[in-house]
Amino acid sequence: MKGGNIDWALAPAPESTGHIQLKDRYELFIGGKFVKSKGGNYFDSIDPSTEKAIAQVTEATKADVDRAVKAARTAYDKYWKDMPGKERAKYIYRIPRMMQEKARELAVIESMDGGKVIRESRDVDVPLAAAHFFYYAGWADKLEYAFPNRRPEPLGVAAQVIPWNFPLLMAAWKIAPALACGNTVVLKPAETTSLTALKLAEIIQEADLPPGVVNIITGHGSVGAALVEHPDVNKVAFTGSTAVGRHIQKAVAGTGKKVTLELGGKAANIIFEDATIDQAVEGIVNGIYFNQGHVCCAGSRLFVQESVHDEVIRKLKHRMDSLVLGSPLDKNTDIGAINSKDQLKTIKDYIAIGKKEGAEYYAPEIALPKKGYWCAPTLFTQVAQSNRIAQEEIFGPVLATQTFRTVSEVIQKANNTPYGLSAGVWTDKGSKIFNLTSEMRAGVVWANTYNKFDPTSPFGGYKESGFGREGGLHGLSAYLKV
Ligand code: TAP
Repeated sequence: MKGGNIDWALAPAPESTGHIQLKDRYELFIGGKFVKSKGGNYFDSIDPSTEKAIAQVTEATKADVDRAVKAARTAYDKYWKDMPGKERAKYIYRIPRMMQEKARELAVIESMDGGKVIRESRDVDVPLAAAHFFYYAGWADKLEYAFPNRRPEPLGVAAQVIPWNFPLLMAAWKIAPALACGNTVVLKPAETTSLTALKLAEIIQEADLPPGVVNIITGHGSVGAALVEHPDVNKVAFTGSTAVGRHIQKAVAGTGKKVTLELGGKAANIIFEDATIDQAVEGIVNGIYFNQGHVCCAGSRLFVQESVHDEVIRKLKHRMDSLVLGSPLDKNTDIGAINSKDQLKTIKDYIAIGKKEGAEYYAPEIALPKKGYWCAPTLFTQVAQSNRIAQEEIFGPVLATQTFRTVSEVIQKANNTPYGLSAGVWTDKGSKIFNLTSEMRAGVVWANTYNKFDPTSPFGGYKESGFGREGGLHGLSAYLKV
């Protein structure tokens, strides 16, 4: 009891780290073995909630990139491209089965390395990553049914570069369809979150995949650049920022490499007056505060119909006040750590910009831990369409709210963005949903829900959100000549 009132503070519920196996130092995974880099340079992978180094990771050199591509080429010619689909499938199926066996370990390492809360890595990242491998393993011997009257053929060696917000899941999105289609891969994870990709390399080694079918090399952006620019890769699959995507597009122009770019977003989450407001408020919270807003499809622009604006904002603030910020490994935590010091600075800069632009700022009064990188869930109201916080991707827990009166007005406002990755709509009327989904220039539109993913469903963007689709049948065609 506190001052006559019950103190509802939650008792700590930390997930144990006793069962995880992390090496002090990770080498590069090339040709089925962990091998030392010729350069001999390493960097620390930091737990962003404690700022402590949890392992060292190799900085690959250009020569290492070349070694990895050569290993992938040899594996492609020697084992993989001519292996019958049903045999390839057997190897691919082994990977998610072993991921499931090691699910707790993978989830804990994902949370330690990236700052995301254990409930999310345990219930979303790891199971979805396994589901992608299962789904695409199922296609490996059925490609001619996926593309009737065609003779689908693999492309060759795929260069794959991924970001830090869903490290294991993005690795699965990339590797699973590539292998199912008969390609071999070289993957570079983001510098701040390489550890689960390296744990995946251990699984792939244990699953006894032919050496060189999957190669995982680590390092900074220059390693990604050397990989996508390597003359012997046939396919470039990139997920990351629009700025780097542009650079890659220029670098591969005229080379004949097949490219998919999954880039940034600034999604509209639209609440109509006839929506179930309490559910919509949960959808807003999930849309922007899930994974600290480090989500390409985050519902970072909220459009609320004017008649329910005050009610929605009142309920949203109330809900924000109840969010638990703290250790990512605590099962009660809703908001974990910001992935890196640099990203925290970017987010803080945008919050300052929002205040300066005249928007109304709100954040619950949460005591932030002293160590680590933290940002309280943030809400801006009275935002103008031209404000930078409404136009630019912040990639943090910052929501920019605007109002609207009519359907045509909100469609116009929602589409007024350089991005086109995703959107959400909350209404009781099916007709409104169908109208909006056909008018919105967004790759995915969720209706009365948000952030729902399934391996059978394609995902990808329009405009500056990139091109190409991952997931479902569409995800196969990105890795085939048909
Ligand atoms: P980026 O800075 O673009 O980095 C993505 C990856 O590219 C990292 O592995 C990075 O290495 C590497 N890289 C950096 N410069 C490169 C270059 N010149 N050539 C080749 N590779 C290079 O993005 P991020 O900050 O990690 O991720 C956040 C962005 O990803 C957001 O914009 C988000 O919207 C987007 N994203 C999109 C999607 C989809 S599906 N559309 C999904 C998740 C995230 P380093 O880590 O060493 O810099």
